[in-house]
Amino acid sequence: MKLHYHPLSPYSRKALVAILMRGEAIELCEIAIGQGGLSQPEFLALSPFGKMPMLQTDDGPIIESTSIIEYLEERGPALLLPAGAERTARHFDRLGDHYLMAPMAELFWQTESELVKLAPQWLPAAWQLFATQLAGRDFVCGKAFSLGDLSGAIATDYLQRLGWQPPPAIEAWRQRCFAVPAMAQSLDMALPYVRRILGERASELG
Ligand SMILES: N[C@@H](CCC(=O)N[C@@H](CS)C(=O)NCC(=O)O)C(=O)O
Repeated sequence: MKLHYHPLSPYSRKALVAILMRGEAIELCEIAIGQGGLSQPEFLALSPFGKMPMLQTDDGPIIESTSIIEYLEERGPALLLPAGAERTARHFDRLGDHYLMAPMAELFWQTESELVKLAPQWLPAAWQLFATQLAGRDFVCGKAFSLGDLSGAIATDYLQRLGWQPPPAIEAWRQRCFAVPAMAQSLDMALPYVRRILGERASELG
Protein backbone atom coordinates (compact mmCIF):
# COMPACT_ATOMS: atom_id res chain seq x y z
CA MET A 1 0.00 0.00 0.00
CA LYS A 2 1.08 3.58 -0.62
CA LEU A 3 -0.08 6.71 1.15
CA HIS A 4 0.08 9.81 -1.05
CA TYR A 5 0.27 12.72 1.33
CA HIS A 6 2.11 15.79 2.49
CA PRO A 7 3.44 16.17 6.06
CA LEU A 8 1.92 19.68 6.35
CA SER A 9 -1.57 18.64 5.23
CA PRO A 10 -3.76 18.18 8.32
CA TYR A 11 -6.08 15.67 6.64
CA SER A 12 -3.03 13.74 5.45
CA ARG A 13 -1.80 13.72 9.03
CA LYS A 14 -4.95 11.92 10.20
CA ALA A 15 -4.13 9.02 7.85
CA LEU A 16 -0.41 9.26 8.62
CA VAL A 17 -1.00 8.92 12.37
CA ALA A 18 -3.17 5.82 11.80
CA ILE A 19 -0.36 4.29 9.73
CA LEU A 20 2.41 5.25 12.18
CA MET A 21 0.39 3.74 15.04
CA ARG A 22 0.22 0.44 13.16
CA GLY A 23 3.90 0.32 12.24
CA GLU A 24 2.71 -1.37 9.04
CA ALA A 25 4.98 -1.31 5.98
CA ILE A 26 2.98 1.26 4.02
CA GLU A 27 5.04 3.34 1.62
CA LEU A 28 4.82 7.07 2.30
CA CYS A 29 4.84 9.04 -0.97
CA GLU A 30 5.19 12.76 -0.42
CA ILE A 31 3.27 14.79 -3.01
CA ALA A 32 5.28 17.63 -4.58
CA ILE A 33 2.62 20.23 -3.83
CA GLY A 34 4.85 23.12 -4.91
CA GLN A 35 5.29 21.51 -8.34
CA GLY A 36 1.61 20.90 -9.03
CA GLY A 37 1.65 17.32 -7.77
CA LEU A 38 -2.05 17.39 -6.93
CA SER A 39 -3.04 18.29 -10.50
CA GLN A 40 -0.90 15.72 -12.32
CA PRO A 41 -3.05 13.46 -14.54
CA GLU A 42 -1.64 10.31 -12.85
CA PHE A 43 -2.68 11.65 -9.44
CA LEU A 44 -6.11 12.85 -10.64
CA ALA A 45 -6.75 9.40 -12.11
CA LEU A 46 -6.61 8.05 -8.54
CA SER A 47 -7.88 11.08 -6.59
CA PRO A 48 -10.25 12.84 -9.00
CA PHE A 49 -10.84 15.89 -6.82
CA GLY A 50 -7.10 16.55 -6.58
CA LYS A 51 -7.14 16.11 -2.81
CA MET A 52 -4.84 14.34 -0.40
CA PRO A 53 -4.51 12.02 1.39
CA MET A 54 -5.04 9.10 -0.97
CA LEU A 55 -4.24 5.48 -0.11
CA GLN A 56 -3.39 3.14 -2.96
CA THR A 57 -4.51 -0.37 -2.02
CA ASP A 58 -5.09 -3.74 -3.68
CA ASP A 59 -8.79 -2.80 -3.43
CA GLY A 60 -8.21 0.40 -5.42
CA PRO A 61 -7.50 3.99 -4.40
CA ILE A 62 -9.18 5.30 -1.27
CA ILE A 63 -9.72 9.01 -0.79
CA GLU A 64 -11.04 10.85 2.31
CA SER A 65 -8.94 10.71 5.46
CA THR A 66 -11.63 9.09 7.59
CA SER A 67 -12.36 6.43 4.94
CA ILE A 68 -8.64 5.58 4.80
CA ILE A 69 -8.61 5.12 8.57
CA GLU A 70 -11.79 3.02 8.46
CA TYR A 71 -10.21 0.85 5.74
CA LEU A 72 -7.13 0.25 7.90
CA GLU A 73 -9.25 -0.39 10.99
CA GLU A 74 -11.39 -2.93 9.11
CA ARG A 75 -8.26 -4.86 8.11
CA GLY A 76 -7.23 -4.76 11.76
CA PRO A 77 -6.02 -4.25 14.31
CA ALA A 78 -8.74 -1.81 15.40
CA LEU A 79 -6.70 0.87 17.18
CA LEU A 80 -8.73 4.02 16.62
CA LEU A 81 -12.33 2.80 16.82
CA PRO A 82 -12.71 1.52 20.39
CA ALA A 83 -15.26 -1.26 20.80
CA GLY A 84 -18.53 0.14 22.11
CA ALA A 85 -17.53 3.77 21.42
CA GLU A 86 -17.33 3.74 17.60
CA ARG A 87 -20.30 6.06 17.18
CA THR A 88 -18.80 8.63 19.56
CA ALA A 89 -15.41 8.39 17.79
CA ARG A 90 -17.03 8.92 14.38
CA HIS A 91 -19.22 11.76 15.67
CA PHE A 92 -16.26 13.72 17.07
CA ASP A 93 -14.25 13.01 13.92
CA ARG A 94 -17.06 14.70 11.94
CA LEU A 95 -17.22 17.62 14.39
CA GLY A 96 -13.45 18.02 14.25
CA ASP A 97 -13.35 17.91 10.43
CA HIS A 98 -16.26 20.27 9.81
CA TYR A 99 -16.02 22.83 12.59
CA LEU A 100 -12.29 22.94 13.49
CA MET A 101 -10.27 21.55 10.58
CA ALA A 102 -12.20 23.23 7.75
CA PRO A 103 -12.09 26.78 9.20
CA MET A 104 -8.49 26.22 10.36
CA ALA A 105 -7.40 25.39 6.78
CA GLU A 106 -8.97 28.61 5.49
CA LEU A 107 -7.35 30.63 8.29
CA PHE A 108 -3.98 28.97 7.63
CA TRP A 109 -4.03 29.90 3.93
CA GLN A 110 -5.52 33.33 4.71
CA THR A 111 -8.45 33.00 2.34
CA GLU A 112 -11.41 35.36 2.44
CA SER A 113 -13.96 32.58 2.53
CA GLU A 114 -17.22 32.35 4.45
CA LEU A 115 -15.53 29.91 6.85
CA VAL A 116 -13.02 32.56 7.92
CA LYS A 117 -15.94 34.81 8.88
CA LEU A 118 -17.59 31.95 10.76
CA ALA A 119 -14.42 30.97 12.65
CA PRO A 120 -15.00 33.27 15.67
CA GLN A 121 -18.36 31.52 16.27
CA TRP A 122 -17.52 28.00 15.16
CA LEU A 123 -14.18 27.46 16.90
CA PRO A 124 -15.38 28.23 20.46
CA ALA A 125 -18.62 26.30 19.87
CA ALA A 126 -16.72 23.25 18.61
CA TRP A 127 -14.20 23.43 21.46
CA GLN A 128 -17.12 23.62 23.89
CA LEU A 129 -18.60 20.39 22.46
CA PHE A 130 -15.23 18.68 22.86
CA ALA A 131 -14.79 20.09 26.39
CA THR A 132 -18.23 18.78 27.43
CA GLN A 133 -17.38 15.32 26.10
CA LEU A 134 -13.91 15.40 27.70
CA ALA A 135 -15.21 16.21 31.21
CA GLY A 136 -13.91 13.35 33.37
CA ARG A 137 -12.21 11.68 30.38
CA ASP A 138 -8.63 11.76 29.09
CA PHE A 139 -9.74 11.44 25.49
CA VAL A 140 -13.02 11.73 23.58
CA CYS A 141 -13.81 8.02 23.99
CA GLY A 142 -12.34 7.62 27.49
CA LYS A 143 -8.90 6.34 28.41
CA ALA A 144 -7.63 5.65 24.88
CA PHE A 145 -6.78 8.05 22.06
CA SER A 146 -9.13 7.40 19.12
CA LEU A 147 -10.43 8.62 15.77
CA GLY A 148 -12.59 11.03 17.79
CA ASP A 149 -9.50 12.94 18.94
CA LEU A 150 -7.47 12.98 15.74
CA SER A 151 -9.01 15.74 13.67
CA GLY A 152 -9.84 18.06 16.56
CA ALA A 153 -6.38 17.79 18.12
CA ILE A 154 -4.49 18.32 14.84
CA ALA A 155 -6.70 21.32 13.98
CA THR A 156 -6.37 22.78 17.48
CA ASP A 157 -2.58 22.51 17.30
CA TYR A 158 -2.50 24.46 14.03
CA LEU A 159 -5.03 26.98 15.37
CA GLN A 160 -2.95 27.84 18.40
CA ARG A 161 0.09 28.33 16.17
CA LEU A 162 -2.09 30.79 14.24
CA GLY A 163 -2.90 32.65 17.46
CA TRP A 164 -6.31 31.07 18.26
CA GLN A 165 -5.88 29.97 21.88
CA PRO A 166 -8.16 27.11 22.95
CA PRO A 167 -9.71 27.05 26.44
CA PRO A 168 -7.50 25.44 29.15
CA ALA A 169 -9.31 22.05 29.15
CA ILE A 170 -8.85 21.80 25.39
CA GLU A 171 -5.20 22.82 25.63
CA ALA A 172 -4.63 20.10 28.26
CA TRP A 173 -6.30 17.53 25.95
CA ARG A 174 -4.23 18.75 22.97
CA GLN A 175 -1.10 18.08 25.04
CA ARG A 176 -2.34 14.59 25.98
CA CYS A 177 -3.04 13.85 22.32
CA PHE A 178 0.43 14.98 21.25
CA ALA A 179 2.02 12.77 23.91
CA VAL A 180 0.81 9.82 21.78
CA PRO A 181 4.04 8.85 19.92
CA ALA A 182 2.48 8.73 16.43
CA MET A 183 0.93 12.19 16.97
CA ALA A 184 4.28 13.58 18.12
CA GLN A 185 6.01 11.99 15.13
CA SER A 186 3.52 13.48 12.64
CA LEU A 187 3.99 16.89 14.25
CA ASP A 188 7.79 16.58 13.94
CA MET A 189 7.32 15.81 10.26
CA ALA A 190 5.04 18.85 9.75
CA LEU A 191 6.94 21.43 11.79
CA PRO A 192 9.67 22.34 9.26
CA TYR A 193 6.92 23.29 6.76
CA VAL A 194 4.74 25.04 9.38
CA ARG A 195 7.70 27.07 10.61
CA ARG A 196 8.73 28.01 7.10
CA ILE A 197 5.26 29.19 6.08
CA LEU A 198 4.41 30.99 9.32
CA GLY A 199 7.98 32.36 9.56
CA GLU A 200 7.80 33.76 6.03
CA ARG A 201 4.49 35.38 6.88
CA ALA A 202 5.89 36.94 10.08
CA SER A 203 8.90 38.34 8.22
CA GLU A 204 6.60 39.76 5.52
CA LEU A 205 4.77 41.60 8.29
CA GLY A 206 8.11 42.88 9.59
N1 LIG B 1 -12.43 15.63 3.32
C1 LIG B 1 -11.10 15.40 2.80
C2 LIG B 1 -10.37 16.73 2.74
C3 LIG B 1 -9.07 16.59 2.00
C4 LIG B 1 -8.43 17.96 1.74
O1 LIG B 1 -9.12 18.98 1.64
N2 LIG B 1 -7.11 17.92 1.62
C5 LIG B 1 -6.39 19.14 1.32
C6 LIG B 1 -5.03 19.14 2.01
S1 LIG B 1 -5.17 19.19 3.78
C7 LIG B 1 -6.11 19.19 -0.16
O2 LIG B 1 -5.81 18.19 -0.77
N3 LIG B 1 -6.21 20.38 -0.73
C8 LIG B 1 -5.86 20.59 -2.10
C9 LIG B 1 -6.89 21.38 -2.82
O3 LIG B 1 -8.01 21.52 -2.33
O4 LIG B 1 -6.57 21.82 -3.92
C10 LIG B 1 -10.38 14.38 3.69
O5 LIG B 1 -10.78 14.19 4.85
O6 LIG B 1 -9.46 13.73 3.20
